[in-house]
Amino acid sequence: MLVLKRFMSWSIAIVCILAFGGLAHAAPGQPVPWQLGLQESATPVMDDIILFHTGLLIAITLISAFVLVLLVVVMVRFNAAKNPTPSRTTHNTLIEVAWTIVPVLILVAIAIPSFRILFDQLTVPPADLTVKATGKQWFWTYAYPDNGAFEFDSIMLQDKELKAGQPRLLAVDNELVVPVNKVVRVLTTGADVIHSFTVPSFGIKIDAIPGRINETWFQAKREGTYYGQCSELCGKDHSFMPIAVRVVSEQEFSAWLNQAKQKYARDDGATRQVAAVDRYAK
Ligand SMILES: [Cu+2]
Repeated sequence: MLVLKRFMSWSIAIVCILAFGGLAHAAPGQPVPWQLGLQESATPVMDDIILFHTGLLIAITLISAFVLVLLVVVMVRFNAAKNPTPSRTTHNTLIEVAWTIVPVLILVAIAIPSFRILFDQLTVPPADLTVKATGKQWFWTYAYPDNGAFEFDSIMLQDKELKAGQPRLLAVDNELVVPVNKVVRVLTTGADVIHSFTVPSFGIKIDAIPGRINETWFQAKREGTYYGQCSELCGKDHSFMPIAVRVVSEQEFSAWLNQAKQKYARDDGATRQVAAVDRYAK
């Protein structure tokens, strides 16, 4: 019995660490070494996802513990030594109805919040800003269709280019800049193969498919830089096309926009693509 008690207390401790430990240690916008759990939320949708995840973890743990207890009871009380003449019972209508109905009710109870989050993710509220992310082998190109015709490439920084505080394999030369507390509609497409635009802190993950436009949205509640990665195996440098979103105040955003319009207007697509390919050749 002592062993069982110890096992139970260890299990509870591990579940608590899994459920809450990650949240306690997560740095905003990026993963940290030894992190457990999800990245810290920066949007209302991600708040819901974390709540749902934690609730689900508790439900799963209770169900697994219940099944474990049943198995242990069977092993202890009904083994051949303790119970040499087994019962010949084959049916019990009440139990059979219960073990069909109860799991159905549990699944329905899980499905309702799950579908609500899915609808929230894919129903774009009236947007304050639209950005377009085009996945390319192997970088992202960002455009601001309601703010002029400019677009720019966002390419991962090599180790030697990193400045203090910039995370390796996640920092880029040109971040996607958006204003805080505004609804940003994200349009995604692919230029060559299927990529996937993912930012964990925002709770968004949407495929970028050649020949079609997908859309999702986010509303970042805090300023800061939030990182994500392409999440669809898209070729040899799939792991080297990170997504960096810098959330700034409205004034900073307008200043950035004015400067970006001039800076990137001069850029022509062909030159940029050659530059991007060159980087990888080095
Ligand atoms: Cu990709």
